[in-house]
Amino acid sequence: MRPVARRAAGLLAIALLGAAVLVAVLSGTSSASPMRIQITIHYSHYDPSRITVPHGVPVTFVVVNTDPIDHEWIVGDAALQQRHRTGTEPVHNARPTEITIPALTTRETTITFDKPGVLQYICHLPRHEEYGMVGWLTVT
Ligand SMILES: [Cu+2]
Repeated sequence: MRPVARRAAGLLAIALLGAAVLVAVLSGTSSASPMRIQITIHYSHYDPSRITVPHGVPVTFVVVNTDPIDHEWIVGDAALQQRHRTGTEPVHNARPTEITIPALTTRETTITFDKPGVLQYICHLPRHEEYGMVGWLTVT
């Protein structure tokens, strides 16, 4: 092989190796079970109150309510939270991003965030947000 051809073949081999690694990484992500993050509610606060997750992969949130009263976990941007501050839905169970966790129970919800951003999760039952039932979710 002439030096130029050998160099081209070498670059092609590197490119193919890179593609193979990328395929392996991607298939590894898709076949794995969703990332699980536990959020414990205690004394009307979320623990943790700051979470970072990647976009584009399913994340299962396991929300454990250790309080003897019901709570909510509603995740979304500022506009969504503002709508819920004046909302009238008593119970949430139709959307994965809006769940009600009855007293002393655990609920799971799986969400795939489609783009990076900073969201909040808030309990919009009367006075819970003012009391501090607020968390921040960063999607990278
Ligand atoms: Cu609450």
